[in-house]
Amino acid sequence: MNIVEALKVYFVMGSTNCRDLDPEKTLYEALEGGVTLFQFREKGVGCLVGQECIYLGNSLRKLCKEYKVPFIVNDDIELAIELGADGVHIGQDDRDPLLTRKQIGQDKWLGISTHSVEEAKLAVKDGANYIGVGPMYLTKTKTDAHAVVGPELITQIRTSGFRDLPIVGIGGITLDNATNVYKAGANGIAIISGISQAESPKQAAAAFRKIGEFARF
Ligand code: TZP
Ligand code: MG
Repeated sequence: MNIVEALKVYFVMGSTNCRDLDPEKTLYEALEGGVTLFQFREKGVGCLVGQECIYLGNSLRKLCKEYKVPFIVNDDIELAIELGADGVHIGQDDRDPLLTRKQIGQDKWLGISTHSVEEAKLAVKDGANYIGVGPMYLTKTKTDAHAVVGPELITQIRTSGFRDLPIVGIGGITLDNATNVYKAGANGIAIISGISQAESPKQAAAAFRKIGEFARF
């Protein structure tokens, strides 16, 4: 699948992000609603580790395969390889991008989080297939989140010579502000709570997808 298309509605989730539904059901609903990419991000207080994490990862990976939605793993390269993921997403300070590329190979997608034009340049130099830019808005989901950069940063990156770079905005994205992120130049939006904490993850995913089909730079 083409990465620009895949980024359109990028659902990010781990077991600690879910509300009433268990993670499998939450992802199932999100896929039914039309998310185009999934990232398994098992993080935070009470997150699964070891075999339990691998077990959940495997069942989420299977679900994505059924829907032909690519599957990305956050930070954990060994887990990504174990689960046969389509790629990994890393923070700028989490891991060495060049080493990560060596470990995953040329065929897998490498996503890198960025918070400035400089970091975006570095990520491209380091071989990122796409960059995450954020936080777009205030978020409660990531306790150690960087200061809000806003959709403006995406426009700045676009106009700094990165017209064709696959970019996804992340952080505090809701049905009310998602359009701004696409309009600023993002190919897609990455969402945790807007889908995982929704009363109906399926309806929320479908609503984000609808916005993604219409909003343009
Ligand atoms: N990176 C920057 S903000 C964020 C991550 C993982 C959290 C996004 O979660 P939400 O609930 O969509 O604001
Ligand atoms: Mg990270």
